[in-house]
Amino acid sequence: MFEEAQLYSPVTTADDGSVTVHLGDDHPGVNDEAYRARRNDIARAALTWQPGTPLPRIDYSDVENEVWRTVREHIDPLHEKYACRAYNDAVAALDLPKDRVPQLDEVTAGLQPLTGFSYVPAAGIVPLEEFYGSLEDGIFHSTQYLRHHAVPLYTPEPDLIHEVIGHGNLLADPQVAEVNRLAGAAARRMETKAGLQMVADVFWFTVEFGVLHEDGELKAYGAGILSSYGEIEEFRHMEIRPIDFAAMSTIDYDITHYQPVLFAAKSFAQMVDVVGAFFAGCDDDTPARLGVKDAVTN
Ligand code: TIH
Ligand code: FE2
Repeated sequence: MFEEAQLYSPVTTADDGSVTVHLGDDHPGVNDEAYRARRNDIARAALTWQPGTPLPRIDYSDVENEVWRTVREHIDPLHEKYACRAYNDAVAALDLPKDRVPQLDEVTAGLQPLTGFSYVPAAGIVPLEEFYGSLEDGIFHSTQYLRHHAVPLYTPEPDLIHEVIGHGNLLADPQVAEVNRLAGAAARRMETKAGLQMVADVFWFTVEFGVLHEDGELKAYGAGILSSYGEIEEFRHMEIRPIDFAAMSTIDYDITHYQPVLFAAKSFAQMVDVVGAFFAGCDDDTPARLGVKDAVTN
């Protein structure tokens, strides 16, 4: 279990309408005035956007485009080696730009004909039930800012690179898109906190940090591994367990470091079957059945 709020920098709006993103003391951009101003501007664009109107376009700077280029330069060859086949096929199908940051409306335009998913802007944390629940409708809440240019290889705070290079490419695969929709439906079904948290925890160890066996090798299908060229180099050396929903729902994890325990599916097909079936079948009684400690009291 984890507190998802820690993942994202808090965003506040003052009475005069000014928007502030509060970066933690250890955030690489905390002393960079230009970066902080940029984060505030991008958060304001998300907060003022009204559903049903065109998605906000951000005029990305040379520095931001350079971060995107750097990440792709490092990570594209690593995907060839360490990402599962379905992911690499999806990258080719979605065909996002390599040399500049894509806009959310471009990601949506690419996903629509493939799987019907669309991207909408998020300033920061979106409430769990809203974030997961809207996946059922094929809607993905995405941040639009980029990680600080000093640390492109990994960020504990999800950014556009994670949302698009990780999730966006995966959501171009119809089977992965369906697993995400089933997770969304599961989240909406839950009436207890423990039920919703279980969906979030299983999502974490599958959609975010899942690995699988393919052609005798361990490959990644989790968006969090696939968007970090630091973590993608390391995941094969972690403790690898078979898929175990009870363990996923009960072990503690730290979101700010590379994940030391990962769960491996026997194949891509088994991942789709087993993870899809879990999300399709779980309900508010499942946490207690899996041995989640505080399941009954929540
Ligand atoms: N650590 C990922 C990255 O560097 O791209 C981002 C995150 C994935 C999941 C939570 S944060
Ligand atoms: Fe994510």
